Amino acid sequence: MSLRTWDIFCRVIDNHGDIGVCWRLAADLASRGEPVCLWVDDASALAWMAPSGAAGVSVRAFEVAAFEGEPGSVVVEAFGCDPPAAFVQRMVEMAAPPLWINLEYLSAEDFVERSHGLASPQMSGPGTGLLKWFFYPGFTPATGGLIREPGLMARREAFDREAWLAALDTYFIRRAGERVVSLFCYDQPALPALIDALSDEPTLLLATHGHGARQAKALLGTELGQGQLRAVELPPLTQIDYDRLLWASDLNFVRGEDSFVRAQWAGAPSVWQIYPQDDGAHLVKLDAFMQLQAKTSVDADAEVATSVQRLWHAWNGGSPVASIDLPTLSAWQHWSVRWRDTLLAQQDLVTSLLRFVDEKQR
Ligand code: TRH
Repeated sequence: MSLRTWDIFCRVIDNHGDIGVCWRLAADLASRGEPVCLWVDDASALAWMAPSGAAGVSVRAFEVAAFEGEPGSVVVEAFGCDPPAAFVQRMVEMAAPPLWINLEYLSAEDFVERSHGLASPQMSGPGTGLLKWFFYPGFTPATGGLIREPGLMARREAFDREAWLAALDTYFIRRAGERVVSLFCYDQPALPALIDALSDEPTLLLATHGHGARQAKALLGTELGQGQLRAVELPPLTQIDYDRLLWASDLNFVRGEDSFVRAQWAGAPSVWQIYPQDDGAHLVKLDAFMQLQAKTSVDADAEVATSVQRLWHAWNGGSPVASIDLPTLSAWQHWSVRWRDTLLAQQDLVTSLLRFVDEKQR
């Protein structure tokens, strides 16, 4: 057990990504002997995401930090969420103030490598005099990396998909030759075209609770089927089971930030619906990722990369499309594994974070 303690601050803006990322970070740190207090303004999603909690992680209400709580050795604010002023004031008053880190959003854009690890001296406000350090997750060794818990790949390797699907429900047992597709998305005008494309071959579509299932049901009716496709509405899964869903599927539709990363660890073909921003900034981010991925690809992947990029653009276009061409799954699968191998060669986020903290607190 480390002598260090951590405070992680999280505000849930919308959806599940803020708490999803913070929970994974907290649980990963705690599993490495680093006790964490997770301060969150809306912990309701943890009831289904992590119902058993995690040893070494205590969850407290964000606002309470204004009145109570001795700051630990490291304070992480997720996505610039600003801990309560009185808590920051207590940080300033400590003989040895904690290391203050802002964990940023994930992006493959060039600025990430330039900005990762920079300090921002606090010139005004409750933290005046302190430094706030920017920690950027990312896809290259010059960034903070991606959350990848120790043993994740071994667990993925040992996973038995047929047994897991059957344990969810006997209806989920894969029929001969059926491909499994998971769907986690926002409002998605291209979904009718996807369903048409999927229904040409035997397909089990596992639609996640919320937007995915709602739209699938509206399109497929009470039978939840079309052509050779049958669909199932999933209950909200724990984060651990959501990973297993990605491992069990031949193709994953993911969104936001955390599920996007987890799909890459699954090493299966995936389609990303990026979190939409009003000013279209998300499309720049989408292209930055696709360009980075294409840069690290070998010649053999060129054809599949082009068709995957076309599909990702259609999926993120924000309007209905006449048809969707699905790239050949086997070639896409090989490419996904090669991309995962590239990412596996870099340090995971918690290892990088621990090294960063050690260096700054030396
Ligand atoms: O929910 P999201 O759309 O979150 C988004 C993004 O993080 C976005 O960048 C951010 O700006 C916005 O929130 C505020 O998608 P994301 O990031 O994949 O988070 C979903 C989390 O929910 C992830 O940790 C996986 C988890 N999950 C489960 O645990 N069980 C489930 O059944 C499902 C569908 C998801």
